[in-house]
Amino acid sequence: MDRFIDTELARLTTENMAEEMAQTGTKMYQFKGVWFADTNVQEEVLLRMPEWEARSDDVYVVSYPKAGTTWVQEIMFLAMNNADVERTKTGHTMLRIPYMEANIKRPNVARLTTENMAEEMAQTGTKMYQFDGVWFADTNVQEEVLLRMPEWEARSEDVYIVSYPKAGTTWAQEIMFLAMNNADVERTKTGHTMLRIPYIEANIKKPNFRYSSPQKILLMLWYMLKMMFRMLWFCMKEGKVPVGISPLSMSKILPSPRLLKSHLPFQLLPPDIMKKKAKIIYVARNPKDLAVSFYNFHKWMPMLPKYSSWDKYFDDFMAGKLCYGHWYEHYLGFWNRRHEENILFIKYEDMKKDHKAAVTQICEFLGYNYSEEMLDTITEHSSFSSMKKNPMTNPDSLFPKGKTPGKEDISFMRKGKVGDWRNYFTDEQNKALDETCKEKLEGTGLQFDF
Ligand code: PPS
Repeated sequence: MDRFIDTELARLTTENMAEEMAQTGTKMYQFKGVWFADTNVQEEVLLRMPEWEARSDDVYVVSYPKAGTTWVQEIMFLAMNNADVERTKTGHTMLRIPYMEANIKRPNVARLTTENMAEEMAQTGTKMYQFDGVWFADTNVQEEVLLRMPEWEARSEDVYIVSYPKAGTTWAQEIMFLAMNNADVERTKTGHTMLRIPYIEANIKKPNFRYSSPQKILLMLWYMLKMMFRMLWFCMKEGKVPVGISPLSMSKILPSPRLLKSHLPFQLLPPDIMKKKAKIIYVARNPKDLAVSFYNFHKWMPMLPKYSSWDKYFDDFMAGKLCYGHWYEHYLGFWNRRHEENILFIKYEDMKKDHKAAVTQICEFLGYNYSEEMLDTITEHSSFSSMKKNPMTNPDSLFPKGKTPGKEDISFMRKGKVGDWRNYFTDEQNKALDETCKEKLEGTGLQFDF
């Protein structure tokens, strides 16, 4: 019963659960005449209870809530474990003794589990909030994660892809992954790009993975198995049990050199990254195409606020009231540090103009001197058409069609062009953004091809 396995994982990984549960509206419903809270026990789980396979050596603690369950289960655990108190330290009682029918909502599993994400996200009201003057969507980046970013331990061998959303992150990160993996395309098949390259500050709610082919399921299982071994190794080494696979704990499990993604502006990026001089590749894109791409992404991504029109969205774009704030503040935070030895600042338009030159530049910056043939392999694998048709690089495969209301036929890998803004901007909007560019970028040396 995969559902129960999911539940188990969910339970192993929930840092901010209590708070989130508190924010969630709970619906009471009746099943066979008995009342349940949908946030605790869901109907589909009750319907599948007859499928539960018991074993003759199972032991169950059964009770009406608050009758003394936790007390009795602890006695039972010790009874079944030779009265060895040390074994109780392997995990919290709620983790050691699975609560079989509970399928708590809002598991905060950094995107490895749970069904129905798209659907549920769509039902979830997204709240925008400001952190240090920068806007965020609470369904995407939670305040408690931002508050803990200073705890992030960077390593000097780390490599970060950093960008304002929609600037070409996924493209650049795929090139970087191949650069760091000897141009071995086979290695990209170990998992979706969004899994291979953890997005450090995202604490995505309700992830959804539906795998349509046995091959993908096997790859995913292989990836999870590897993660479990790493976690086990981490637990043994550290003598600790991670109670939440938050990005922070993930960071400790991953082997070096780690390739990680962030959309955080410079001032919110974990300071340890610069202190350790970990490499950062920052990608920027002309703000007009950026705006259009982000607009379409708001339709595509269920967790982001929905806009009834381009014009309404454009106002928020101009006001910096989108997740990650003002594009120019974000860009300048890195542009002004582009001469630091650990930072490479690249532009989407330059990557489009000469893809192979960009691949070469990225490889060289990361310290790899590859043959023409290897550079060609990376260029070919990271072309727009290859990435669009590859389910391991096209994020569409993570959000199946028809599951995301409003997504309709929009693809994450939408057009991948320079100049699509002409199909959206009115003359007035064009003028307004030109003025912003002039006001904010003049004298900085930062310019774009439109
Ligand atoms: S995200 O969600 O912030 O990570 O998005 P991001 O990857 O930064 O940006 C998505 C846009 O990049 C385009 N893209 C590419 N363009 C050219 N070549 C390749 N290989 C490529 N891969 C992704 C993608 O299509 C989005 O741009 P638009 O303009 O919406 O098509």
